[in-house]
Amino acid sequence: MKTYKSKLNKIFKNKRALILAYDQGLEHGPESDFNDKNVDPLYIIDIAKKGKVDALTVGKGIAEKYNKEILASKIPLIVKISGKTKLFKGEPLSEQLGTVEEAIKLGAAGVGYTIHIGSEHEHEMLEDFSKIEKEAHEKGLLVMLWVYPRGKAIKDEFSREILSYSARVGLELGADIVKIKYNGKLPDLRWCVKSAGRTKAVISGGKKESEKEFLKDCQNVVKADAGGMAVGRNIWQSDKPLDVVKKIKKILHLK
Ligand code: FBP
Repeated sequence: MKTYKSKLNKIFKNKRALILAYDQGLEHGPESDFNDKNVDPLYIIDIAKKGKVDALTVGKGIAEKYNKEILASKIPLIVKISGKTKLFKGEPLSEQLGTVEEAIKLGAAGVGYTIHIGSEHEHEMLEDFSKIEKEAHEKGLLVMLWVYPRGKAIKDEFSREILSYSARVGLELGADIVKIKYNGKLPDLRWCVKSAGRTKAVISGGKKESEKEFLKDCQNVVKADAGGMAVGRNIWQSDKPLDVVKKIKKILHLK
């Protein structure tokens, strides 16, 4: 059995990684993020394949319904097994929606999970994730953790204190990859990367004004010695997604 470390090393074979994220359908709904092209998971899988990204992350529904094409692409799959919709307005809870066993059956290299630290439901997500982390590692799957601070207790989710806390939570909980938001400030990203220690800190994309602004974040990933990027909209919402992938890979020194 291949260990989760060998799977992690494959994704980070060039030191950094570009992970294509496509879980926005659950988190945001089709109306805000998708158009006629990118609403189709096959369009995204094709970008992943042609762009030779380092990994693709989708929810278990897409991982299952499009399994043949995902596996044929040979791009390592990270199945997101928690989530929520944007429609519920209470304190955020990214509920467990799938299992490690399901991810294994889908041929995944890893599982993905979100924790909203600061939420009134934080304890539930911490507890559930710690079980997932243990089982995934025992069964040879890597673990990627989205740490997105949310809820009434969080005054500024983009402050240095909160971002670095998110990165540290990834390390403390045993995640192999921690996905955090980024505020555009290089010293803050450096501090986040230090805080994450040996857990690989990757940043999300977010809604950007321009490609230029987005590519500046890529440059800062290199300057801060971060693990890379786990991004979606800035790639698959572009008219030329493969060009964007190419530019990111060039900046991150990926082959
Ligand atoms: P983008 O690169 O498109 O911003 O996606 C990153 C991501 O983390 C997705 O994986 C996730 O669905 C989404 O952002 C959640 O965003 P938020 O909770 O901030 O609305």
